[in-house]
Amino acid sequence: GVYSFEDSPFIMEILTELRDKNTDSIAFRKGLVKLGRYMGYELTKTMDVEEIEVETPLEKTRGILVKDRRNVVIITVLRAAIPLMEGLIKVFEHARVGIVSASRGKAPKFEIEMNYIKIPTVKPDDTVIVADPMIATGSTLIRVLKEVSKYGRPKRLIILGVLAAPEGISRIKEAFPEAEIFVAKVDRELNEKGYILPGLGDAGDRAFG
Ligand code: U5P
Repeated sequence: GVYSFEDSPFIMEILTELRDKNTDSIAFRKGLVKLGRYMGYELTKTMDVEEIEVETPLEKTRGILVKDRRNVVIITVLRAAIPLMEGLIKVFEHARVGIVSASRGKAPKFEIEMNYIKIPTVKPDDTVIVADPMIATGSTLIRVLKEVSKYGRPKRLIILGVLAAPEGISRIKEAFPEAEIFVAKVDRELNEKGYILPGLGDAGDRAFG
């Protein structure tokens, strides 16, 4: 399914700042880092935990270990996912990180060009988190997921974005039914140039100029 964080006021406040055209690139990058951190924190609520015993200086008691947190592979889709990954890695500090470059051509074909691919081996107990702030037509992510699937089959395949268009979500669900999609919000639609509406513009340009 698709999980959005519309019921989280703080995440919605950060999204509102990212949408604002007057937000400069410094604040925009900071907002993406924050979203990575807080959405990553929310993700831990969906992870398997293990009860363990812990010894305080006074006595033994029960504690928990979020086991899956230790087996995470983050795939960063250049460029705009860099700040998002920086936030995610604060929650998943053990994560192995893959980097891929994917750029979308112009309408109507939106062909994807991948020039750089560096992905670690994916193990059966791994949770793979593919980070890309904007899921528009979904072409970029489908291309990336095809590549990622060559490196092994994970326990969970998660897509983490900021905004998604309904078109992109359905295309990804069709091609990769096992993918779980987490976004701050699902937006209304795509325009003819492939931009999400109301959206926040081109995430890469807004973050890096
Ligand atoms: N993109 C944006 N803003 C939009 C739509 C798309 O920044 O409103 C960029 C993102 O950087 C993302 C890519 O990596 O296009 C996704 O496009 P698509 O392949 O899902 O159509």
